[in-house]
Amino acid sequence: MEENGRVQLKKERKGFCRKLRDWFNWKRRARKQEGKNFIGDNVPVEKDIERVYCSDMVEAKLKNYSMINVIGQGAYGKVLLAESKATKELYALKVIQKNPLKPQKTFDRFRIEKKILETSRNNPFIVKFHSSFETPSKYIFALEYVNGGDLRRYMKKTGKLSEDSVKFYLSEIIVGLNFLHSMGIAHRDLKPENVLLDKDGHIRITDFGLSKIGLNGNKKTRSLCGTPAYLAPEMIGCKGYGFSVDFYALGIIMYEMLTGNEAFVYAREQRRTLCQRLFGKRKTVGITDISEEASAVLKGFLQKNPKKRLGCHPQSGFQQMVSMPFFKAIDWELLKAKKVIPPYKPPLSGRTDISNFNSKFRAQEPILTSESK
Ligand code: ISQ
Repeated sequence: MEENGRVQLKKERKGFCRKLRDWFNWKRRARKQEGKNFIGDNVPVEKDIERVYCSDMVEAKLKNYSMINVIGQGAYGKVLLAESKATKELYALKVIQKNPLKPQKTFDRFRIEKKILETSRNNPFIVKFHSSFETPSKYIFALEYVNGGDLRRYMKKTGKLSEDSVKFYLSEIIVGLNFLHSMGIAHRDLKPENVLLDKDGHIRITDFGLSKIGLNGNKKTRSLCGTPAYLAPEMIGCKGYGFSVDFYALGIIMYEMLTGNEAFVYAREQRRTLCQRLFGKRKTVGITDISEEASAVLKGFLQKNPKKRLGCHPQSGFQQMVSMPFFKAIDWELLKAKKVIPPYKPPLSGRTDISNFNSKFRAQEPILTSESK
């Protein structure tokens, strides 16, 4: 038995490594054809903005804020709650650490994120951009402070959500996504941690650090990026993909909301490495206690073939989603105007109450100078 298990594992490992090697070789060839080196995702952006750096100005910008608390952390850096000294307004400062080995790449990613935030300023379901600046070691976004925590934390607290709650959150996310897609933007890292709740319980999509711009028409991209559990099959299969990856991720979020569990179960040994989680076989646990209407939407989003996936048709995708029986009760005009009452109002004791954010971030010192790490 034990021996069989080992043989099986060896075989699987060989399979994973072959797939990973194929992927690297394919990527190297593709980049050679494009005349680029194989160093990550060299996103082309217009290089027309002059990079002016003035240390006095930087200090003035940082000095404009009093740091209150750390409220988030990611691969990019951290998010701090800060108060503007002049207006007493609260902001979430997203601090992105510059990578000294790849300065152009960090700058390009910052420019793209800024462009997306500026483009989305008027959408009610996307986090609002206030300003941005840089220090010698960081790029900083001042964003609206969304104080209700994120959907992950809410789901952890509540367990599985009612179908009405799932319907509400999905509908607001769909409106936000539809806007991004109509502007040629794919989010590429949609997950409950990147869906914030405001003081009334309405959602805000955040974190465009991995997003792709310029996906107009049938344009496709190929980079493998995002969070393993939410990656669509066409991204893992290196087939070239567009907005469809966001709807697959939305399907995974829907599954998690309906069940209170992760969508994929990995064998013990599979959990260890990213490679195994990406290329290994993924198993889902079927759900039995949901309505037919919810099941149809879930199956629609989790379609492996992006051409058949719910929401993915370039022209009729949105209409297709809103006409699903599951969404029959939603008045989309009221929803877009944020007039549908959210199912949950985050508890808040005051304007600087940060109890809706993870305590492991809150414990950190909120220090930010132009040079500190
Ligand atoms: C706004 N408010 C709270 C938390 C945040 C995290 C990331 C980006 C923006 C945010």
